[in-house]
Amino acid sequence: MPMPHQTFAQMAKRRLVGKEGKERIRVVRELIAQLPDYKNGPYADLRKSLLAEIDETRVRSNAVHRDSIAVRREGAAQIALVGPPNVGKSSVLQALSEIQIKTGDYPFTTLRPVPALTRVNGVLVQLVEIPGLIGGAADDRGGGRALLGVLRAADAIVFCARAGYPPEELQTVREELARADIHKPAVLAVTRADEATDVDMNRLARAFPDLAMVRVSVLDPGSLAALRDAIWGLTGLIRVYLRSNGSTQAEPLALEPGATVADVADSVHHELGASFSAARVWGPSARFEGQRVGREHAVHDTDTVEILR
Ligand SMILES: Nc1nc2c(ncn2[C@@H]2O[C@H](COP(=O)(O)OP(=O)(O)OP(=O)(O)O)[C@@H](O)[C@H]2O)c(=O)[nH]1
Ligand SMILES: [Mg+2]
Repeated sequence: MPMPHQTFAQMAKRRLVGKEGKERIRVVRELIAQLPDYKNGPYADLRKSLLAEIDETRVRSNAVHRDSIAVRREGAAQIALVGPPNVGKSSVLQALSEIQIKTGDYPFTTLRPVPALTRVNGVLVQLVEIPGLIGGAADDRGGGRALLGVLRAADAIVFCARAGYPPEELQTVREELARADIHKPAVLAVTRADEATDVDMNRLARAFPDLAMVRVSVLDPGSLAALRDAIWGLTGLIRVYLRSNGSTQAEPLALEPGATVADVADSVHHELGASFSAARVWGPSARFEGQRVGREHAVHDTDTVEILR
């Protein structure tokens, strides 16, 4: 005696809660296998709706699949790590952040863009490894179009070239970017610098005369600090420290160059931005320490600002 079809429908619903993708399809198949084999009537209808469920789940998981290539923006700026396979992009990402990511001495270790937050000069910046860019990417070779789409959203690029590799590989990647009309502020990180010879460095300098070079080895903390500085330069942002009740916050605000005291107040709180009257400023933009300024006073990198209500 099969269970009443309403009970079956309820049980099916319960078992599908929270299941997505392959797991959901597996459960649906199990349910179908348990259905009595009637050709008509409520059981036949249940079978039909479960079969439809399989198709819908497939469509949905493909959508999720496509979406996952979109990287959710976090932090004050988004900087892409771009370069041919196996040059050390993931290793650099890992060395600059808390992220645990697979690295390996073979190409295409990383298959999708990987974001990681890092602190640069006290400001949270998002780094994104863009893997797998190859010749023909602009024509969607190797799924290049979606990868270039992620890159288009970034603020700046750290190109990665491995010291001992021929520069042509990175040149190919740059040509694809140019074909996709992607032009961003950029530097060149020469990766695996612990293995770099002068010949390697000269060859890269000749191949990329338009890019400032930073030698980077994940084994050398000094080189990673230099890369952080270069990344900060790429963001183009300025830091402003907030002061209130006589103490200054350790974490700076990150603002666009040209920002005014009004922008500082606004980034603390829109209401404060609308209502405050004046401010005090210490640092590079102040004529003297603690200068009283109006709303339109332009702040400079490393200023300290106290908003007066
Ligand atoms: N000696 C040395 N080896 C490094 C350095 N950085 C990375 N490697 C090695 O280089 C190899 C490739 O590193 P990955 O970080 O996986 O390179 P990737 O560019 O992310 O590679 P794909 O994701 O496959 O494109 C690994 O074996 C790393 O251990 C470095 O600074 N010095
Ligand atoms: Mg990688």
